Amino acid sequence: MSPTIVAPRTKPRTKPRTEPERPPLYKVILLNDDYTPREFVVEVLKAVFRMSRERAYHVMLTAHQRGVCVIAVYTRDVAETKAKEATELGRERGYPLFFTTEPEE
Ligand code: TYC
Repeated sequence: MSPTIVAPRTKPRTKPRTEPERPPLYKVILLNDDYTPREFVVEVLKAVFRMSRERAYHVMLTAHQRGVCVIAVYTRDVAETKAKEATELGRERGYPLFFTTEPEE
């Protein structure tokens, strides 16, 4: 058997170091309305977004006063699931409470 000839390596042995791509992030936004009770909004924020009562109250009041409030930032799937879940809790009780998502710039 003839000896195997191994070609010399022409490329560097290690891959160039590039940071792994981060998934795009989405904001969950709470919209104000005239009908949902403040206390109910606070309870939904605590349950779905794991906020303390103080934080939930502050977020609710910001949406109440300004019309909208950015609640949190997640990957797309998590943001959409949480926004749907929170909106659904209001709908079950007949409230127009609404959460939406948008990509973070
Ligand atoms: N504006 C509502 C009220 O006065 C309370 C409320 C606050 C509703 C924030 C929705 O995102 C909201 N009862």
